[in-house]
Amino acid sequence: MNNERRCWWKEAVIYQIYPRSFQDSNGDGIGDLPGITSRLPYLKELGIDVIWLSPVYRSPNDDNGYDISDYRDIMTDFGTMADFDEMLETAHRMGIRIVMDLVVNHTSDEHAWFVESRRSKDNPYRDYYIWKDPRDGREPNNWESAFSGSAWQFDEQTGMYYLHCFSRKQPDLNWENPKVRDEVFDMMTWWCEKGIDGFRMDVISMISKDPRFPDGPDKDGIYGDMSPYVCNGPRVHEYLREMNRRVLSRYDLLTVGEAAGVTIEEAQKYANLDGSELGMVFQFEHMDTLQAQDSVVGKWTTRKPSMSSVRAVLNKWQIQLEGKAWNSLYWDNHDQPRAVSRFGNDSDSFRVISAKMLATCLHMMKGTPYIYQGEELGMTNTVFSSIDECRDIEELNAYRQYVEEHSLVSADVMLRCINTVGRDNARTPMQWDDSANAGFTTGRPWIKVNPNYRTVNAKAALEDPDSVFRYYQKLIRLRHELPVIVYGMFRPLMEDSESIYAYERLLETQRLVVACNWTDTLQPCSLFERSGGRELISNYETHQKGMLAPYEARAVLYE
Ligand code: TEU
Ligand code: CA
Repeated sequence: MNNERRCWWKEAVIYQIYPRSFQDSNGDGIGDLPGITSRLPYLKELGIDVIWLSPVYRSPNDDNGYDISDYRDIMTDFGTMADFDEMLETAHRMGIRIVMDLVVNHTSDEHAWFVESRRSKDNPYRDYYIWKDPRDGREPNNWESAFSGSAWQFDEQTGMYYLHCFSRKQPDLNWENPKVRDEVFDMMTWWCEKGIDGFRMDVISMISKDPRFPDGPDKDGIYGDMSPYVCNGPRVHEYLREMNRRVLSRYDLLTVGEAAGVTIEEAQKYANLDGSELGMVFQFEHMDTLQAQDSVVGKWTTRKPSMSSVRAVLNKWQIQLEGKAWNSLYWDNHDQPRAVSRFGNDSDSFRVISAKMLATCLHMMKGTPYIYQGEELGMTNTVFSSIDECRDIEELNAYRQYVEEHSLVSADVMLRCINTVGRDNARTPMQWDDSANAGFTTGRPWIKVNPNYRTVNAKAALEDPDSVFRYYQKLIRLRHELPVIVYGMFRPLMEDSESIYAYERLLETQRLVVACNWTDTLQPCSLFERSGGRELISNYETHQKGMLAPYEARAVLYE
């Protein structure tokens, strides 16, 4: 039952940095690499083992670096390769590893390969991308891009369409072409030789498309859904096994595949314990528990998911990957609203306590936990009072399509949706202190700062022994100290409760019991009645017998 091979990335806690919003060092309002280097002591203090760096490669920034024009160079806004090397070296000296974002489902349309590819039908780079003839004078099929509009862009030069699952400035690479795979694997090797410690692979589940390119089921009355034909496609495992053979297996890396649309059965292949593909995947099911009827259109909604729907998903993943594959654990990243606003309670009275509860709930589960910058401060969603304050291409395009072009949704409702689930919520600047712009920049920040920075900031958190930061620090320390938290088998408890998320972890004679109250009221819970347990962590100092206080979380170890 507990037969996992032990290794560092199963025992590690990862911290994700979105460089654009982390720390500006030169007053241009944009976070950068020297800014990150200057904040490494803060991360050391938190105690994390690994940084996952969102893309820092050269990019025209149509999608904030997820559109790469040169994989072997650094984005001008972020600094130089010398700045990168210094950051890597400083991090390594401090015992912190660095995992790069690998974005190889697509490149920027400004990448040299695409500039060549679009020139002519017989250009040697033509087959690096996915080109199709028009169908009846229109797009080759009805697929909608993830950022609204058709997934196909007509190119005058040769009278054909190219596929872009994301923005039209993110043409999809053609992985069927062995030359593309050679290029990608060479580039990965180049970074490994530089000494990086792993890859987070952007939408890696989308690199193999159904070669028939069929129409998708109707999505929003305008376009069809491409996901059945682009996610977990026919050759994806073959490609990853090749990547593993040719690159990954030659180094000691953390690898995590972002796997939109992944099922448990698929994840068992991607993250197989035999190590033939990846270390783990990011699944999305617990991010997408709201049903179609709860949404306004597509992903856009103003509702909050219920604890029981989230729990059902996470428990299923915990149980069904046991002994088969390794889990990743996350509430937050740069594509999601802030966890405390989405799953907890960001009001003044409950923000801190519910942020700690969510942290306990996730960090005591089995898998490798990821913390997204600011999560350790309990940073919240912000309020965008007009679309002019938004920066994210997904938000801007959806607003244009649904509000302006098709009048499917009112401006007011769309803005409320953006404030609830929009990606910009995660991208407001890191809140370092209570000085102007939260200490993020001395200039004009590229996106607005959350006005609550005067109370919610790192400086205040470091001074307060009861802060969310200190609580995360303790959770990380516990994981490093106790193998039961890393390797113990997961078993759900109180599965009928609508308010309490509880489970136990079992390793040899040890039993770790975890219970989290997801509501703002007192709830009965008799899991801790047995004597002799050692309380590892709780967000309350004292407990009421047989009860959990509002948002109370407890983890007790019985030997
Ligand atoms: O995200 C892909 C993905 O599947 C989603 O989370 C996506 O962001 C979508 O907006 C959800 O509504 C990855 C990156 O994490 C994201 O930042 C990039 O924009 C995208 O790929 C394209 O590279
Ligand atoms: Ca800067």
